[in-house]
Amino acid sequence: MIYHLLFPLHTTISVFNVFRYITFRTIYAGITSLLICFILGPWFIRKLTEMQIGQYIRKLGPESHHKKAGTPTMGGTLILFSLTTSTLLWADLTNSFVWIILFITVGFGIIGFIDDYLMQVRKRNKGLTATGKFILQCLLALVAGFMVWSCNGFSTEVTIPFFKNLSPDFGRGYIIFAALIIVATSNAVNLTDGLDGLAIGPIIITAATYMLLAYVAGHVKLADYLQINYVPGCGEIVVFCGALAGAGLGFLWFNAYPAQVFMGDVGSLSIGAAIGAVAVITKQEILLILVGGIFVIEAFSVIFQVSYFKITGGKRIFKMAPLHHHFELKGWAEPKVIVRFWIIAIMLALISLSTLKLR
Ligand code: 57M
Repeated sequence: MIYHLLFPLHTTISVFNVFRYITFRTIYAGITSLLICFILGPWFIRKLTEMQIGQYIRKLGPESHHKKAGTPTMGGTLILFSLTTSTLLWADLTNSFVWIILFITVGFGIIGFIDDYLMQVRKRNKGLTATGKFILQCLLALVAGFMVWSCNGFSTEVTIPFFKNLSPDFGRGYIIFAALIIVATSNAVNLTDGLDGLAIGPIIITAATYMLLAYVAGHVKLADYLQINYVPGCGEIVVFCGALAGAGLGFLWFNAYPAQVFMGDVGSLSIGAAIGAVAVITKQEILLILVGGIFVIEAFSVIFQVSYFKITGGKRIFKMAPLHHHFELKGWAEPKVIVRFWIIAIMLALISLSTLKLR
C-alpha cells in the first residue's frame, strides 16, 4: 500500500522514486515485520499467558522437555500478522504472485490455527487428525498449484541444479508437483520445530537465500547471464522473502533458548508452506532440497526411523526421531543442537547459491 500510495507522487516529490526499487522495499519490508514483532511481542505473549494458551508436552519425550509445559504457544499468529501486514504495505499488490503467496501462507496458517486451537480446547497434545490435516493441506496446495500454473507465461519446466540442459516439462502435472513441494515443506518445517529456535533459524536463512534467488529469477538480464529460468514478476517475491526474514528474526527474539513462546502449528505449517510456494514461484523447486536441507534431513530421519521400526518389529536407527531428539538424548545441550543445525543450514545455503555459477 505504501508503494501504491507514495510511488505515484514521484513526479512531484522525486525522492519517492525510491519506492520503485525492489531492494529498497525489501529492506523496509524486513524492518517493518521485525518491528511489528518487537513491539507487539511482549503484549502478545502476555495475552497468550492470560488466556492460558500453553503447550501440552508428550509424555514420551525427552525428560528435558517436561519443564517446557505451559510455555505460551501459537506465537505463529504474530509471525503471520507481521508478515502479511508488511507484505501488504511494501509489495506491488497488482502482482498475482503476491496474492498467491499470501493465500497459501494464510491458508496453511488457518489449518495450523485450527489444529492448535483444538489442542487447547481438548487440553492435550491432540489437534486435527493426521489424515484430516493432510487432506486440507493437499486441497489448499492444489488450488495454489493451479493458480501458479495458470499465471500468464509460467513455465512448467523444472530446473535441475548442476544440469543446465536438463529441464523436464511437467505440463499439467506441474500442479501436482507444486502441491507436493508445498505440502512436503510445510510438514518438514513442522517436524523440525521441536527445539527453541530450531525451525525459525533455518527459515530465516532459507528466506534470505530465496531473496537472492527470486531477485535473479525476476531480473531478465541476471537470469539470462546465470542461465536460470526468467520468471516475469517474481521480483515481488523478494519483498515477501524480506518480510519473512524480518518476521522470523523478530520471532526468534522471543523464541531463542530458553523460549518465551513457541510458534505452534499456526506458525510452522504456514511458513513451511510459504517457503515451498516461494521455491515454486521462483522456479527453484529442486534447489529447495539443498537450501532447506535441515528440514529434509529432519523429515527423512522420521521416515527412516518409522520404516525401520516397522520392518524390524521395534528396532530403531536413532535414539529418537526427528533427528534433534537423537542428539538431545546423546547428551548434547539444547542450545548446542540448535546452533549446530543453524551452522549446517548456513553452509547448505551457501552451497545452494554456488550452484548459480555451476550450471
Ligand atoms: C510436531 N511438535 C513438537 C510447538 C511447536 C511421526 C512423528 C515423528 C511426529 C512427530 C511430531 O508430531 N512432530 C510434529 C512437533 C512440540 O512443539 C509444538 O508443536 C509446534 C510445531 N508443530 O511450535 O507448539 C514440542 O517441541 C518442543 N519445542 C521446543 N521449542 C520450540 O520452539 O522445545 C517446540 C518448539 C513442544 C516442545 O517440547 O512441546 C513435538 O516434538 O511434539 N513426533 C515426534 O516428534 C515425537 N517422536 C517420536 O514419537 N518418535 C518415535 C517414532 C518416530 C518411531 C521414535 O523415534 O521412536 C516426539 N515428540 C516429542 N517428544 N515431543 C517424541 C518425543
